[in-house]
Amino acid sequence: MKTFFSEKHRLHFPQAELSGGEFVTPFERPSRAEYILNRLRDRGFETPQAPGDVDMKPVLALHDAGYIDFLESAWEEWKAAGFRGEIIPTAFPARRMQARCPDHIDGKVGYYALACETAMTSGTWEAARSSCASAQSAQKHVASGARSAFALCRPPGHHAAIDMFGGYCFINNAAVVAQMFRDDGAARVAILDVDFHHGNGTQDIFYDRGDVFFASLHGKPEDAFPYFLGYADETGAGGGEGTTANYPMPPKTPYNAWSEALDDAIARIGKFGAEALVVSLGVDAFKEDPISFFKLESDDFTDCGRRIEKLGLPTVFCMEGGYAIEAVGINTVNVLEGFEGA
Ligand code: 7XA
Ligand code: ZN
Repeated sequence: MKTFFSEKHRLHFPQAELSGGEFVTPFERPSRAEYILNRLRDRGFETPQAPGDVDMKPVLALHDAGYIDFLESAWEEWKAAGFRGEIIPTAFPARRMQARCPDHIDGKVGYYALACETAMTSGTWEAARSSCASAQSAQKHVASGARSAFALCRPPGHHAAIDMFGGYCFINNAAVVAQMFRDDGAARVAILDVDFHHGNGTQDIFYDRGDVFFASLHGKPEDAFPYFLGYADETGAGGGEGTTANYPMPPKTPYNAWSEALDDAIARIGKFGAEALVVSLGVDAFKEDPISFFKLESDDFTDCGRRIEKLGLPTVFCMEGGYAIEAVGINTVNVLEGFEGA
């Protein structure tokens, strides 16, 4: 399997994440990529290929233009306002307030944010573009005939909604890949999100579309970030009714229960008639993940890859979360090796 990766991910490294009332070093940090790269190398994968330039057309087909303008200019506006720290949202359009975008950058940040753990810095926008570019190169590789590809995306993407960033995500890489498969002529595409957290952004983008099936396995919203989406009764709307499938699961869920949900999601993707598959590949369902609560073992990720392969679809894997830093490489590559028949 070919892999795609941009060194520009390093441009995004905020010093601070607000977690449990403290500022901590962000869980989503550059060294995650190092562990994955090292494991890919140790297991004999080819050196990852650097992507070309990002193509903004499919990005703008999915994300709000004002949101993308905001991401592009936020850092300059933040500095121009005289702020000395990293961009952190602090004020939100909460219940019974106006959902109008303010002029002041401090207000704009809250308008376009879904939570406040995700800081932005001078290099965030360029890193987000390069992450999306890796996903796009992986899609092009598969669209031109390869069975599969892995995009080592950093920052990740599945929380990025039509017009909101958060959960460490800015551009929804998996959604962009799905859209590119559609633009290349696939009538139906599926996105399978195996990250511990609900892919609220992906769901938001495709909720009323009948051409893209979205399935997400995640910690139940009563107990897990992003808290306000991901219930089982969210099944799509309008032309997309029935094309969203949520599998919220409780704390301590082990692989036998998790894999039942996986099998159901896989069966539904098969029935849907998808011609291409995008996997939002987070490995934070791992038992030792510091911010999650499932109980998957490293070997379970290999089995997960095997099950996904059975769909027989052209498949692009886009990296999402996973923070048990030493195990992130092992668990990620286990999925890819399982898919390849290990
Ligand atoms: O898949 N998404 C993630 O891994 C990011 C979750 C961010 C959680 C922040 C909780 N304070
Ligand atoms: Zn996650």
